[in-house]
Amino acid sequence: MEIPEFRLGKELTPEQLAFFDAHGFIRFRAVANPAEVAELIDATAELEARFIAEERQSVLGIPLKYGRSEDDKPFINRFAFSSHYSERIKTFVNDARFEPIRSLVGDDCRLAEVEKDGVVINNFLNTPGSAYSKLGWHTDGLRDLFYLMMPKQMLNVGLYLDDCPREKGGVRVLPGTHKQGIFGTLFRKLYFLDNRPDRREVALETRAGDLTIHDGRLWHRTAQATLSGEESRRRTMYMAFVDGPFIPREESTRPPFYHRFQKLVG
Ligand SMILES: O=C(O)CCC(=O)C(=O)O
Ligand SMILES: [Fe+2]
Repeated sequence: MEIPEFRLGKELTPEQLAFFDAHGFIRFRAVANPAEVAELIDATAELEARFIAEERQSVLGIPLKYGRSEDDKPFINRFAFSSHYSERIKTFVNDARFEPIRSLVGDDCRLAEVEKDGVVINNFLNTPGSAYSKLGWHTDGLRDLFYLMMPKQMLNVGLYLDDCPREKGGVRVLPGTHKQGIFGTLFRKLYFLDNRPDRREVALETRAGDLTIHDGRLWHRTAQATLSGEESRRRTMYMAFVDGPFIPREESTRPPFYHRFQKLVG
């Protein structure tokens, strides 16, 4: 499947809407410029230095995922709620350019900043000390079932901070699986345990500054890089657009079940 070279304008075009509706995902080129990408990388580095200095283990009850670098220094593989802790990230994610995306969900659609996992920055690195180099098949919306709710409409919007050619691994999606019904959402694959390639999967190859959207019901996985070390680094920032009841998290909130489950299965 060829993924079209869409651009994000003031509104989604009928062609973009049709593609997203049919396949459950879409990719927009160059939504952030190189200076903005550099700013986000810098803001993340600042956050990382602060959390490491504080020896902070969790943010709003969600664990920070630590890895160890090749020279045995701690680094952070996954930052939840990044915009809640960084003004610089908050300013960027609230920019007007993301407004057209809200229209995909509806009038009550909002960016989850203190709900779910907030704005998540992933730092995938294929090294022995990395806590995060791949992720098994899953849908993002099922997390709502772990919160004991039926899946609500949810979009996961990813901004790429690094180029991501196929050799870096990255997201593989099963097009159309957002329309499979609740049974498929629950049982198509074994959640997080299965990381095997699927002959229908499509690789979401991207460049730094690109934006991808996937439906919360779409099955996807993160393939492990065939590159290793620094060359494999893949940083993304995920913004969840949600509707439904507002359930903010607080520092004392317990980690949701899926985080404890992911820890068990590695
Ligand atoms: O590797 C990625 O960019 C996607 C990660 C992912 O699917 C998730 O954290 O839910
Ligand atoms: Fe995901």
